[in-house]
Amino acid sequence: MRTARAPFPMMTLAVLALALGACGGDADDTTAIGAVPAAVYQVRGEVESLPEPDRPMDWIALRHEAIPDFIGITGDPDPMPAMTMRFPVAEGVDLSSVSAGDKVAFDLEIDWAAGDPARVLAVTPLPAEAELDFGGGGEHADH
Ligand SMILES: [Cu+2]
Repeated sequence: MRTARAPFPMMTLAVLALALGACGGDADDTTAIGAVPAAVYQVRGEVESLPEPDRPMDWIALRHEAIPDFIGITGDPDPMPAMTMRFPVAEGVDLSSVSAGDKVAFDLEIDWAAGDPARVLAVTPLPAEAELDFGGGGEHADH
């Protein structure tokens, strides 16, 4: 029996929900979606992989520093530790000046009312000697 393929946006949403779930939030699903205003976080990290050029919907993978002021879907502070995550990139963002392995600063928009809550709005290269803090007691632990 063949089943219809799930539409791509639904798939990305499910993946994102998993990714954000991994960020330590116990999402309280009783909170009204849309009650929490969108926020943009300035985050630093290292590019693990870039979207495939021939796959425009593909995501960027970044190992990011902690986001101490992160607000969760409930509207409460939900600090995000350093971790590696994948994010959709907003249309028109120029990634031509960054490569895998580069240290970058990026603007991460979280809009819990949007279909895909997280989007990267800008990516700026940092000097190679920039010191990033991925916290948690291990130097460069894999996970
Ligand atoms: Cu994260």
